[in-house]
Amino acid sequence: MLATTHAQKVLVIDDVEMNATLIASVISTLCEVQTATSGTEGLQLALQYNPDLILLDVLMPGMDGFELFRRLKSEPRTAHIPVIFLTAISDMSAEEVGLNMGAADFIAKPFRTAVLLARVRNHLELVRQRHLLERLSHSDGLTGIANRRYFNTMLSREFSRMQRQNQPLGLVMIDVDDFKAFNDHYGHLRGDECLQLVAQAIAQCLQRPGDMVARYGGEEFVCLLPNTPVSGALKLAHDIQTAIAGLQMPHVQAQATDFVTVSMGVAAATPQEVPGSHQLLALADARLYRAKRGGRNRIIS
Ligand code: GH3
Ligand code: MG
Ligand code: MG
Ligand code: MG
Repeated sequence: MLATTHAQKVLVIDDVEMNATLIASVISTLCEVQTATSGTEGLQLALQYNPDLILLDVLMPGMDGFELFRRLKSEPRTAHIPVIFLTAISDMSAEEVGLNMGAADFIAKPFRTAVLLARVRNHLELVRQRHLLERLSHSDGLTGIANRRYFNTMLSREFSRMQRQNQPLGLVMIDVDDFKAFNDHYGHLRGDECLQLVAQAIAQCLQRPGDMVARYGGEEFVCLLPNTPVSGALKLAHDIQTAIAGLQMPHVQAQATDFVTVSMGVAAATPQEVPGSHQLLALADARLYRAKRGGRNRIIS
């Protein structure tokens, strides 16, 4: 999960098409490149192309580089993209202005090819490292799925979104049955492997791009299902139960069967129906608890 590498993308915006093309050809050995020759076109491409880095000319007719920069920073979908300003050597006061606005760097034109290449390479490396740190801070070290911190972030984000759209949000809380006994009998290493397989099995049951599963605690997992009523969440819970049974992981100490099983609590509601996301989570948790008391290896909704 952490090893995925993809070609990084750079957007070059310069009103002189020859400049944009020249820069693009210099840096094309490092990354994918697209060019735009006006502020308006640049803004549109920044949204569509979602570049890792933007090289932005300061002097342009119409929307100049500074104005475009402000717009990029006030738009949530582009605010995180580092921008390197480019400007003619005769206009070096722009360097101070640009850097103070929050630009990542500054390159004077005419540029030296080697310097342009080195600066772009360094900034792309910083972007790569930032993405890696983001992924690490979002994921659980043992299973590779999302961790609880990221789940909490996504839960409040999705809760607000469902509130705006008046759509239901579904949750499935999942807890491995008699897992203490599994560890005691098979050892912690096998216990860890079991958690990895359970996490994978759950992840494979998720159908929609917006669905997510996180490791909520030791042997507890939770699925976050935007736009999903209780019927959909319940169907997923049944799929998870089937997938985990299909793993046929022996567990001779289990009460319900001789294999690893899970208990689940399912809850779904529109944000109008519950006071907050915390209450929805508490509802799923209470149902999970009832599934445990009811004998484990079952789903309560
Ligand atoms: P129940 O059916 O009621 O859920 O019983 P249980 O034994 O699964 O629940 P309990 O909360 O008593 O025990 C959870 C166990 O999960 C105890 C803990 O050692 C184990 N555990 C938690 N995190 C990890 C982990 O990362 N690796 C391993 N191997 N075990 C873990
Ligand atoms: Mg220009
Ligand atoms: Mg537990
Ligand atoms: Mg358990």
